[in-house]
Amino acid sequence: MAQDLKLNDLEYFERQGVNVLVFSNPFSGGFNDEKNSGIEVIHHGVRTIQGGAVRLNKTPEQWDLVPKMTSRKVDREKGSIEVAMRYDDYDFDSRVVVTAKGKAVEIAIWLDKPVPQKLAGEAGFNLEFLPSQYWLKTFTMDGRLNRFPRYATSQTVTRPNAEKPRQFKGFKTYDDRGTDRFVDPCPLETGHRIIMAADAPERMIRISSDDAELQLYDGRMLAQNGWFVLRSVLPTDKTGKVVTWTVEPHAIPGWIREPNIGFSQIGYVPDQPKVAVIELDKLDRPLASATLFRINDDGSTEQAFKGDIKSWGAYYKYNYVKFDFTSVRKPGIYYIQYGESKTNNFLIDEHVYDKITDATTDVWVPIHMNHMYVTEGYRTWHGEPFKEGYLQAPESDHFDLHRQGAQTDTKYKPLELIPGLNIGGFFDAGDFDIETGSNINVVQNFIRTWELFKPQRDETFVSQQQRYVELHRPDGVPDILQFIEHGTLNLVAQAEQIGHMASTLSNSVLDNYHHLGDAASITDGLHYDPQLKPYEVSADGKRSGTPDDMWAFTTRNPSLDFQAATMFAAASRALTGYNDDLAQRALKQSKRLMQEATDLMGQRRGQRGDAQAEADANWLTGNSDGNANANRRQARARNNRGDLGTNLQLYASTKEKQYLDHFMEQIWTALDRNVANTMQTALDAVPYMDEAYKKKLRPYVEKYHNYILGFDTQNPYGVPIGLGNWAGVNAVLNFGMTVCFAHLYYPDIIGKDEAYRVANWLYGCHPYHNYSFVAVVGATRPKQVFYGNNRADFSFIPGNVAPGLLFRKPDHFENYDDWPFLWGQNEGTIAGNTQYIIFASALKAVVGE
Ligand SMILES: [Ca+2]
Ligand SMILES: [Ca+2]
Ligand SMILES: [Ca+2]
Repeated sequence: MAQDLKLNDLEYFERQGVNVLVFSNPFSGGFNDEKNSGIEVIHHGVRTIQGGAVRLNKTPEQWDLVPKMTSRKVDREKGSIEVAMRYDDYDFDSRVVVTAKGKAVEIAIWLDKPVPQKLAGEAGFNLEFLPSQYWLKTFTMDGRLNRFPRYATSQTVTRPNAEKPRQFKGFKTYDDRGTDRFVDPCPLETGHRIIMAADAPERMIRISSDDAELQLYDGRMLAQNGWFVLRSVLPTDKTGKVVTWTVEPHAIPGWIREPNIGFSQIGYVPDQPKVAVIELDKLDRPLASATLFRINDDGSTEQAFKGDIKSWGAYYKYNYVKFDFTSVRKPGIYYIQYGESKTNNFLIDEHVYDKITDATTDVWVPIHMNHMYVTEGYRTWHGEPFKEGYLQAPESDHFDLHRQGAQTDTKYKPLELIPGLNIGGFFDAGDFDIETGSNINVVQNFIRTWELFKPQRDETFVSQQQRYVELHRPDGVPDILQFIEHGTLNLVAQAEQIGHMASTLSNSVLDNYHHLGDAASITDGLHYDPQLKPYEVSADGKRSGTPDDMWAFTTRNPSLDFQAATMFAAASRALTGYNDDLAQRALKQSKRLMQEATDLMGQRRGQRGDAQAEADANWLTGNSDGNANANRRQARARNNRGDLGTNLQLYASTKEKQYLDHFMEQIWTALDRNVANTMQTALDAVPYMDEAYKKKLRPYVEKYHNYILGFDTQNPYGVPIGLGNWAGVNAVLNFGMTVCFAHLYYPDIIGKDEAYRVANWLYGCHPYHNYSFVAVVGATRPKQVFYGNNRADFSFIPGNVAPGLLFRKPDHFENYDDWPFLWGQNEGTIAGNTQYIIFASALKAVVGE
């Protein structure tokens, strides 16, 4: 490969070990700065630099404004890429031109009009460096020696709020405690020439500028997810080429990426297929064979198997080969040796799948129980959150993609307390809101798990009366029933108190939405009283002037009410005999909401035409710092399945023939239209149907089998790999569930072998690295960091499932395991993790047959 950086066919600059991307990934704006955009550098296989763009802040935060890319031009002759950027809020346009110059790129900022007065001294060219890859390494600025700090301990000043560039929709990420001033970081160093990581050849980079001063900042001073930022302020009153940088990432001569040997970290049962997928640098030459070693009881090792390497071919930027050691069945401790590369050990044993759901059900789920004190051994995970309850949201837009219309659709006035909502429910994800659509999903997932697998596991003490949860303390009640009850308690309270479902119960202010720490400290526990001054507490100690109370977003959405009604019917069935009172309340709300939602949807269809009603049904729920996309996808999937799933649920709950008729009217056309999307619902119906149904479904299952065999030719891993901005674990889990159920009902068509595909992927056989995506599950090497609410500790909550492999255009998969803050690859959601419980329970049933 060339020694100099060259513009390649995929429109990025490349030399061996170095990729420089110029807005291959534009700022998407979904959640503003997602740390995935602008000028990016993939340095010896790791995306260590991103965010290269004209920015308005020294160290931009998630809700700071991002530039819109208005054009991108690739000039092959000149070897350059030019991108035009615009900030509509300030009518501010700029251009960045990146040109290959030998081993370096020149980055130049051009202005046709001077920087707007409001942004003078604020707008600059920024480039961001991944802290976990640079901390503790050295840097030299103009010859002065220094070291990147492990933790943010540099200096700041405060400045008047009036001087701060506007944040997303005018929200504020900070609580200024009444000072009317914001915090601005001071630089770690300034100068014209910086050499970073001279002590680490894989990370070493030189950057210089003759016409502008380089300033190095630590973004973690403002936000734990901040990066190191190098920037130059744009000069005022100048046009033309205003800032020029020369950026030279070092390349290790002849560098070849280490092979990534993908295999299942939890191991294999003796009779399952065992195929390692080995990811190779495209300049790497595949070896002829690999070897499996067994570790004996005396600690000695012996060769258990030696087999040929088979080529699969190229998939995006790497080549893939496979090592099949299926023939090894003897229980034992093994590792794979491929050339110089040796994996950690793994087991072949009958019992490797026995515990795959335990961390999720015993630890992750109870920690996400809202409105409870949750403790484990000596550790308190969180106190009881949101004691002051929820206020009626006023008309508003929202930072987490929710909105409240002008009508509240309730009897409450804006900012009036809606009683009784601070009970039950589950935290959405890495944030702490109750996202109603997700919570409906969660209860449904628990009910399915309960009805299909009847798990009696009891490792959690739950007292609704004491609002107290203790992990690892059995209380005589199966935990799944308690989880169904906990989810239902909140959703029934919504229906009873509001009259219909809220779209979400969420934060009212951005400055506590990004909370990291004990959920009980998000709000002050005192009722908000606008008569008091901010931060003032009433004489009786019960009210405060701090507007931190959570809000209920109550714009009525009959489609959401309809979903809730369906779920309530099932919850009523599951809770009868355990909590009869709640079961009856759920059934009452089910019937009422079903009727009202049907009438409302009919009226709206009449009033606004079918297209609008359809759009209405699609407007389900937004959500979270990231999982809005996932939820939208789920919502779309629900709508694709149409009323099918709902009618099935209703039939299962009521046994009324009309629902069965509706289901039967639609299922076959839906299967004809899209067998992949419909198969799960069709299989869900099997337990309620007769033999004729099963027989009629058989050819569709055969068709589905052909569809899944096709995955082997699409990618080396044989599972559907998502390329969206939120990695594809939900689709993979859906696929896994469908395959497991298809095997359980049609074992002669879908073999047991197919059910292991998803397990392999989840537990380590995937691109980028070979760690298990499920926290602590994966006996030897689970991932170490996840985007949970303890992410600031670079930690995980056991049982969390990462979204997984995030695709960056045009050809890069990644899953950071030293940086937890990118939600699209590391955030587990309550809906996704409960879906994992179903998949893993089904897989255990398949394995245990
Ligand atoms: Ca229990
Ligand atoms: Ca409060
Ligand atoms: Ca959320």
